[in-house]
Amino acid sequence: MADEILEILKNARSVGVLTGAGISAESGIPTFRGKDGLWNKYDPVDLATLDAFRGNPLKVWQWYLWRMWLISKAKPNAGHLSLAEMENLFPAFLLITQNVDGLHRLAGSKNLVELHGNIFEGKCRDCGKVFEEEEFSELFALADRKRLEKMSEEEFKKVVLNGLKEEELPVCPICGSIVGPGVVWFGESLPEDALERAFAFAEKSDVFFSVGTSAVVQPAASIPLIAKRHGAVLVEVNPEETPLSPYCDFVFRASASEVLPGILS
Ligand code: BJW
Ligand code: ZN
Repeated sequence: MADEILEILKNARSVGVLTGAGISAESGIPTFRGKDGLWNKYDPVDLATLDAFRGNPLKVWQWYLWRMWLISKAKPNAGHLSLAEMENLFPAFLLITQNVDGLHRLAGSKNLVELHGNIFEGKCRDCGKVFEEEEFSELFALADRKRLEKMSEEEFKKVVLNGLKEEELPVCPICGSIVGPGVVWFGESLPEDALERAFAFAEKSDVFFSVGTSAVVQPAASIPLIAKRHGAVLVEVNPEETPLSPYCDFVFRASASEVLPGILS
């Protein structure tokens, strides 16, 4: 980490961070964009919208269960762990993530806002009920993180890809609709409290990091720019250029797990 930014961080009172899929890439979780990204192989219109879910809930659930299965086997990496330690270094710190994989929480982060939800939770789009992880795995045993973690690829294919039937999908005990994964799809609003907390923190940040995000999905992508507009020093950690890069005061063109531990040294 460059000496100049380390010096700025020494005097910083309020530090905000926005993370995206790139920080979990080194834990083996695919990103969305770029050559190996999920949206290169799958069309988000067919899988990450409410219309897609209403049209074919089984297909959407099979895809989400596949991602939950991958995530259940992943561990936080040095990038997640460094951010968890960073919350003890500054008087005020907030980690804002677009990731739904829960790896920041597993790494120990507490001052955390999950803008796009959590893949192990459930959400009924008809009555609005959110099912936290434990409650949801009681309603839908297949969504249980520990059960998925133990499943081999062969078993996963047998049980989920070939064996699951629409009548086995979780049904909302309140309104009777099929419950979907607890994530934010395109065209859906982000949780209001999470978004308000993120915006308010950005406005008072002295330093703001954008880590492992392509910075193209709104409204998350506007958060670092809000911080910048309110006087924050803006830092990007990403091996690739993004639309945010021209606005950054410092840019680290390397992976999150290479750069972030340097802040703690
Ligand atoms: C590394 C690395 C390493 C790799 N280390 N880095 C204004 C203008 C235009 C459009 C809109 C707008 N307002 C709203 C919209 C519509 C839409 C949107 O933004 N569309 C754009 C894409 C054009 N937004 C929405 O619909 C949002 N809702 C909303 O705004 O509601 C109000 C509203 C509704 C309707 C109309 C208008 C307003 C909701 C967005 C929900 C996004 N959902 C997803 C799926 C979540 C569930 C799931 O997981 O399945 O969220 S899409 C996907 O993208 C996922 C991510 O959280 C999100 C961001 O992606 P991220 O994290 O940046 O990942 P990548 O893959 O894009 O980038 C990875 C980066 O890492 C790359 O840059 C790599 O280089 C880097 N990298 N290895 C560091 N080791
Ligand atoms: Zn319901």
